[in-house]
Amino acid sequence: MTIRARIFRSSKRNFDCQRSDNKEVVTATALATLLKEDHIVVGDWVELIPPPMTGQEWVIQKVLERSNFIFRNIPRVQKKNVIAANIDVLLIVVSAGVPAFKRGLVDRYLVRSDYWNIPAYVIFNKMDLYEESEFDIQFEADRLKWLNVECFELSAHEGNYKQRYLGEGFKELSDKLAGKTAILVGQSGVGKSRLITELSEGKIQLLSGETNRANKGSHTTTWAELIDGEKFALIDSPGIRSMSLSDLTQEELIMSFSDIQEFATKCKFVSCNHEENNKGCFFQQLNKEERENQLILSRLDSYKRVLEEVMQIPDWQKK
Ligand SMILES: Nc1nc2c(ncn2[C@@H]2O[C@H](COP(=O)(O)OP(=O)(O)OP(=O)(O)O)[C@@H](O)[C@H]2O)c(=O)[nH]1
Ligand SMILES: [Mg+2]
Ligand SMILES: [Zn+2]
Repeated sequence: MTIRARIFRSSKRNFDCQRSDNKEVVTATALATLLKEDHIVVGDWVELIPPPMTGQEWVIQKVLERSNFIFRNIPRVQKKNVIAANIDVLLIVVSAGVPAFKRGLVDRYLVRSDYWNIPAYVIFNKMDLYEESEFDIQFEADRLKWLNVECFELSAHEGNYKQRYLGEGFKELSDKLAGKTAILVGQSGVGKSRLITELSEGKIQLLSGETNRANKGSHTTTWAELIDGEKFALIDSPGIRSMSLSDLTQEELIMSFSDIQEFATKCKFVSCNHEENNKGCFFQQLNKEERENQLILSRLDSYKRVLEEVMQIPDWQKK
């Protein structure tokens, strides 16, 4: 008889799994054939063989088919590292304080969201520290709405923070996540771990930077870990500085920028790079005073930056 379980934490040899039958977390090892790289990750559903006698080990004998998985591209070695599996929603967390908001990184995550076919929400966290001089949240939110991406305004630090700019905040996010598995991604220090603590309503206390400030060593997350929030499952992931998209082909990239693709068909030049000096290019003749045009041009800018990266490796070398 085997028992179905979900991987909460994985290391080289040992895996913390939560049994589906009684929610108990047990530590298991895995059959050697399953220990190939990236074979068992957080979020995976597995079949466990109970220990034959007390004191012996639980063993993972099978990894069930994944509905999806997310990975990090490591351009230096042209390799992909699988991070987590069976995800319903990607929570792209950005901060209104430190570290500073990076629009380009959000756009990169949106490319991945499209590529993985996993919907994304953008969370504007640390809104208790927001200053309008830093970035224009209304512009960013309009831009995201235009891309059909929902966004939320909150503070993982002030539980009773009231939204000032966006319609949706902490409660709406919490409701939207019901019954789902979500992974929190973003730069280091944006408050992913803190937000998980908040969303679990204090049932789970993850260490975030602050908790440990007194005893030095920062509490940055180093491993992806699934947290059972009862109402929803949340995966905490280590912060990143940048995200490589160099594994995408040019065609895949343009598919993830369908907004730009659509406008590009309006450009009368056949192979236009939409650069500033192209007189008559659709993008270059837009009136930059208009908000919607600023939005389009900001997307074009993101697209061009990623395209440059994608073109560094010839398409035929990919896959
Ligand atoms: N003022 C304020 N501080 C926050 C908020 N959210 C998180 N913080 C603080 O920001 C710091 C970093 O938070 P973490 O939750 O550790 O950030 P993280 O995204 O998990 O970082 P990594 O694990 O390194 O990726 C901590 O000191 C938190 O207490 C917020 O909404 N407002
Ligand atoms: Mg963390
Ligand atoms: Zn053009």
